[in-house]
Amino acid sequence: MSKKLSNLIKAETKRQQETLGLIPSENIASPAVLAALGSPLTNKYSEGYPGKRYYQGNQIVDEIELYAQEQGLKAFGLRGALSSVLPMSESKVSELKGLGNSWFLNVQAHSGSPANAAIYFALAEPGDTVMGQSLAHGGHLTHGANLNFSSRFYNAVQYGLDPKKDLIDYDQVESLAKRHKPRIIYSGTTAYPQIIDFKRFGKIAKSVGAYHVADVSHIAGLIAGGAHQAPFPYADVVMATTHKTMRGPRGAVIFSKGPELAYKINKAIIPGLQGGPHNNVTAAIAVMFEEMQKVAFKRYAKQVVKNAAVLAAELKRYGFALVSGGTKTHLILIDLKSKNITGKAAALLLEEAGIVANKNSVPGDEKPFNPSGLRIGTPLLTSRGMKEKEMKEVAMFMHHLVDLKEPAEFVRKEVVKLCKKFPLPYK
Ligand code: DSN
Repeated sequence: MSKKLSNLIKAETKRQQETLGLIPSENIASPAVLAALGSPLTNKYSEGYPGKRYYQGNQIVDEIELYAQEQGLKAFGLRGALSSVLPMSESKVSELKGLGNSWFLNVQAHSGSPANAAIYFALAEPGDTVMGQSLAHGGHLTHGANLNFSSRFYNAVQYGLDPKKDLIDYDQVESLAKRHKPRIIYSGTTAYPQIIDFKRFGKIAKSVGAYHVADVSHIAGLIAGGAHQAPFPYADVVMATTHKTMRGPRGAVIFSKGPELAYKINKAIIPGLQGGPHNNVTAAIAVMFEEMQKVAFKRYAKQVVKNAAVLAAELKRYGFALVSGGTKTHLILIDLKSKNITGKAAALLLEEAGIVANKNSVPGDEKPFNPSGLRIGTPLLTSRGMKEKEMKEVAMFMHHLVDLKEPAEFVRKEVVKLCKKFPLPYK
């Protein structure tokens, strides 16, 4: 590697060491996850699935992929089956008896958006109606947002939040579902601080004959750690990116209930959408699932939520307005209008002091490029070992910057001091 590149990697590692990462979708992958990512597994082409590959030489990759599936089912406590039981042709899937309620796991999607593209591809035809939470109200681009493939290839109907409480308006979801009869109803968010009622989503989807797809990218780690309701009893398909609260490599996983859906999803990933899986990522996902079954992971998941609750309470004490009044998850959405600063200006100011957050729309915002909100979360700081005491410090730093207008370089020194007490696990 050139000096230039190795210096850039060192510089980025130092940036991560010396800043407080508050972006709720970011985290820290363990050295074991990084070791799998950096292994020669990256050299192998493996289109297809274990036992059914297009190329030779995949015996070991097959074992790794099946092991990742097995560990993923265990990490979420699911009764499941491995993809190796799926037949070669669709007509034979119905012959698989007794597996209708078993969960199958696809670990090949390259990331969240391709995973969702595969799910649409598997479960709907172009032009079909699909439903999801609007981006402006905390949904994701792939849940039917303007400009995204999900609204260009499908007829996307969007639901949102109740304007008084900033909570998902389940009555609206139900009435829109009854009116539009979608093929797919997505539950799942990227900027929603409260618990999602998957049971209600499941009931609504069932009542209109839609598939319920739960996109738990943000909260998968909380679910596995027992800190959020699980969607599995109420969903047909559950997907998640692996690099957020699960602390894995960049990638995605798709759980499908029963062999029929699993067959469709697998076919949509390859040959439908992707080429060769990233085998180094598959192994890193397996490492992630092993780590998620440890007691320490459950402790981390619960601490993420405790930390967010303390951070939210402290911010409120300093007069910050929080969308939906607070948080029950890892994430906090601050409405900065009462502080007379835009989300963008606040994000830049915090960055100067070494606090990394992101600007975000809050309900009612009309300009997505100049929103009034700031989205923060506690997974990354919790992975560094920070607890309630440090959350109070983080809130105080934000108060000093936004309210007291203290020079960013003063706060920056305190931020670096705090970071040094909680180093990332890298040399
Ligand atoms: N970029 C992700 C997030 O930050 O939530 C969503 O794709």
